[in-house]
Amino acid sequence: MKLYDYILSPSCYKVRLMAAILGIKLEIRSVDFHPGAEHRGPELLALNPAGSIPILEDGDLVLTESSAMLAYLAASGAPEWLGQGSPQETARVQQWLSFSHRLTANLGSARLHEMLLRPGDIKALQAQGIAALRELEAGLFEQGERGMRFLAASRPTIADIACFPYVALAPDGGITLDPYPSIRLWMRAIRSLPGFIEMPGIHRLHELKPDPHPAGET
Ligand SMILES: N[C@@H](CCC(=O)N[C@@H](CS)C(=O)NCC(=O)O)C(=O)O
Repeated sequence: MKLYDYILSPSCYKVRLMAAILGIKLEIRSVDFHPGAEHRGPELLALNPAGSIPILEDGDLVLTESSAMLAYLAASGAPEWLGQGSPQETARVQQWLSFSHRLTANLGSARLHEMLLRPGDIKALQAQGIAALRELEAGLFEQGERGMRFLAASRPTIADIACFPYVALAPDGGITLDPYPSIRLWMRAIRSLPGFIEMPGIHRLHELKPDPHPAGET
């Protein structure tokens, strides 16, 4: 499977993260997103006329939506990540996958504005981002009341992977995560999943181990 990828793209990171957790090897084709705007050049527009990345190619299958890529990886390697344990779970996964695209539009655009000086009404984008974070906080709090740590179930699904990167990088767009305790707990749970990988700005949950050679001892 070949991923057209940009290291600083949260949408590309979703796919890298899902593949790493599932142990699926990806062939990475780096795209010069900035400053080269290679995703809007003829080679990539022929693959994705929408002019966005990620793009995932597997044989004659070409996917241009990250949610579809997450579903494809899960269906190929670990169908339990699709979250189809009950009708409620299936519905919640779909609900949060749709929600994740709103995060791209508000938190993602705020980040592009702040990092790449993209035009846009930053105050409006931040207000929309904060409204979405409040919705997510409430959803996670309700899940906690049901005894579930993740968005759709007691175990993680593709919905968690779809929502996590733009939320974790919200501070890049000038939006603090301090007011959202349920979101912060959820992010810790994701960052401690086996197979978790980092991207610039999103770190692994480091295990604090005692120093094997305390100062003064030999
Ligand atoms: N629908 C796409 C959207 C992904 C997206 O917004 N990608 C950004 C990079 S993170 C992009 O390519 N934007 C085009 C641009 O800003 O020129 C998905 O979720 O896969």
